Amino acid sequence: MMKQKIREFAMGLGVDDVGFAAAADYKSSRSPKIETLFPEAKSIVVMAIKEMSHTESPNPQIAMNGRLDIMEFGRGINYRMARFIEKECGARAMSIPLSYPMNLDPATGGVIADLSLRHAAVVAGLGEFGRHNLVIHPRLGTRVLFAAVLCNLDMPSDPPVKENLCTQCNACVENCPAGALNNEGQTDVMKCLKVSQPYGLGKNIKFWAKWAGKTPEEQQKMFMSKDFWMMYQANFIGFQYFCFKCYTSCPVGE
Ligand code: B12
Repeated sequence: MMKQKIREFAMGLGVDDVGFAAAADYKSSRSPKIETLFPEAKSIVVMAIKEMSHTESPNPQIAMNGRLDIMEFGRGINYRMARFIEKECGARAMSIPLSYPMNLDPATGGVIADLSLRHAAVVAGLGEFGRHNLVIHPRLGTRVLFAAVLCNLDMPSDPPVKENLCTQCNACVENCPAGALNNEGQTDVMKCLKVSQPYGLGKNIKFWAKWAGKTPEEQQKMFMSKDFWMMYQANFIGFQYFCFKCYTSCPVGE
């Protein structure tokens, strides 16, 4: 009954699919325990949002702008879902970041989110891990993002996806310009980041370390470089992606 009410509300928000995961069924060995986020959490409402064609654009601004649109949409629906659960279902709710803020602790490499949306999506019956370590949705395929809200409503997990969705075609592995998927079951994060976020933290560290030892003239020259200008933009966008190859090369889905 409660699931139906929440499902209808989610679909009305314009998401492509919604699933439920009981907090007790969620397991992601490297992620923090759910209790550390929300001690009373009993379930996770996971929403799947189809990515549009922007990821296929050869122009990185167009590709990332489409991603920013969907991130904004994701934030909006998370807020509206949390609000619906609190106002219309008499429960307590907390939304999960689509990507960031994250605990950027050098001890964890800064790549472990507070809740793993892929692991939550799998328990919520929204898909299965593929060779690319992304979750493939049975109808939407790989090009889908997940958004989630934790709540204290006692709802059981939806039935898991049983079919093998990944065709093991290896296109994601072959098309990864970083070679980050060569070892099955793990993404080489540093290799992925170097190509997918070339103006991220790694570039910042290198830039400022180099800058410190330069003369004022050389520093001025560094400020006029493309690297610095691109870094400046990436710094306020958040995580700015320049690669979507594992995503776009996957033949599965609509
Ligand atoms: C940090 C992060 C990254 C980091 C690190 C990735 C990583 N290894 O986890 C980097 C920057 C490299 C990254 C890259 C990408 N990301 Co990212 N990322 C995240 C984020 C914010 C946190 C992930 C996390 O906590 N990982 C740590 C733990 C959970 O991972 P883990 O235990 O080591 O598990 C890994 C492996 O062991 C393996 N694995 C674990 N269990 C199992 C089980 C089976 C059967 C298999 C085969 C594999 C497997 O898969 C995991 C990934 O390597 C999530 C959002 C979120 N909150 O979940 C998005 C998220 C995972 N990213 C996403 C996307 C789309 C991407 C990119 C395509 C980038 C882009 N251009 O959009 C690439 C894909 C890279 C790839 N093929 O692996 C989507 C994935 C959607 C989907 N359909 O699955 C997410 C869920 C964001 C969202 N809101 O939807 N990402």
